[in-house]
Amino acid sequence: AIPSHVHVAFLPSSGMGHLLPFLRLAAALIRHRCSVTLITTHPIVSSAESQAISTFLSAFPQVTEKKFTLIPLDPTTADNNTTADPFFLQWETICRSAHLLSPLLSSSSPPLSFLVTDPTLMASVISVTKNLCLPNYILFTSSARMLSLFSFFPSIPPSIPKPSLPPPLLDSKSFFTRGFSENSKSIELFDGVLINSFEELEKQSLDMLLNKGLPPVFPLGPFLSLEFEGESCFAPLEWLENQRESSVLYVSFGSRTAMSEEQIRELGKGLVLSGYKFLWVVKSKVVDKKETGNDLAEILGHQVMNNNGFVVNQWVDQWRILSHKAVGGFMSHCGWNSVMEAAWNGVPVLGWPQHGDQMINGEVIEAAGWGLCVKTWGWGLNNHLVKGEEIGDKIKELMENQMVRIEAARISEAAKAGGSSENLTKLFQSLKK
Ligand code: BUP
Repeated sequence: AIPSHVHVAFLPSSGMGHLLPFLRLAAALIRHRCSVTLITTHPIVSSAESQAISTFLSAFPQVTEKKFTLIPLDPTTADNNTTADPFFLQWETICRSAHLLSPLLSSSSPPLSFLVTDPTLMASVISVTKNLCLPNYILFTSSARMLSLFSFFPSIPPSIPKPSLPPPLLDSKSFFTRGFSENSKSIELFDGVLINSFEELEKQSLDMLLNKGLPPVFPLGPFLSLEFEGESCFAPLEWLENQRESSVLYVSFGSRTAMSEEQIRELGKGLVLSGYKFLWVVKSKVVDKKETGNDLAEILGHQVMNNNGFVVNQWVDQWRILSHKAVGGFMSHCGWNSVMEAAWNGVPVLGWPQHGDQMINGEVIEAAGWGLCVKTWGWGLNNHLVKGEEIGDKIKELMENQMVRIEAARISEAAKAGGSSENLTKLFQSLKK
């Protein structure tokens, strides 16, 4: 049903949470015989992203890479509300360089059928694609619940409690709010929204989006991992081989969260107090993970390093970890990719949102009953220290909860039964009109 002449260009934004869903969707379209162009922005922020791009390109030599060299931000013209977050700064840099996309896109051969753009870049890219008469779709890299907030902003859907909003949105002048509202306003100029979600998980939000006169929303998830998303460390998988079924708590707060050393120490204490085995990806830097083994031992102390757990400070293959039978729980920041990976693999989640969309994503898990989202801990990055004792208790609560285990198995079955290929067909049909 899918025509073979479709040529799709992908323009991801920076950060692994944005890049990986683009690469995964690109791979799915290649499997459906589409031609793919990947626009890579330079310089690249993290070495995790460089690795992922180069392994993707060598695995799919048929993909055309178009290098998009960014104009560096001029610090003297940056306004007062610019952020220090290197990923946010990169989003701003890409937006300000967007006019340079025009020759890259118009020189594609065969001509492009459509572009897929990251939500952080929408408002800047749409004028370029409109000029080129090139259809433009968004790949929304978060939940449908978050999309409902994004598309109606500054209105807030009654289903979303105010304390769950990304904290910078409470400040109308913040860098984040400015970009969020500009991009949100441009949504009606797009041809459609692709999203890594599925009906059974987010039926209510998806139905609401369908009935609000927005461009069509295509739930194409769950996106499947590629076997080669970057160089990762295999030692954790070897360690898991020797653990009992469903006995291990996997702990990771994604690629962009740096916890304070004090909080890392309390978390370590909590993991030991819980009495459960744990596999913990530690990260105290925003970009990549740079601690050496010595630094880690210094932060954590030998009790944590030598106790029931395995601690790692390198890029791991999270998908394979979550699919390992020894993993029985996932303490997560609720980044959307992590949520979808846990859903696919049927792993109950203990959500501890740190920033951005993560509280809203955590609510998706809670509503479907396959995990807990600890709201009383507040936002992880607001300097409120959560004590080890409390963390240990919550871990026990998750690991001993049979109901969440049953619901997680059910959601995994629904994820695998999915209707994503049907929705992909609908997307291609909409193109032909
Ligand atoms: Br860390 C880490 N290995 O070591 P999220 C992450 N991942 O495979 P984030 C690894 O990166 P945003 C590691 O499986 C997921 O696909 C993980 O995306 C993978 O969170 C991705 O979960 C991380 O969405 O991004 O990184 O905080 O803030 O944009 O949601």
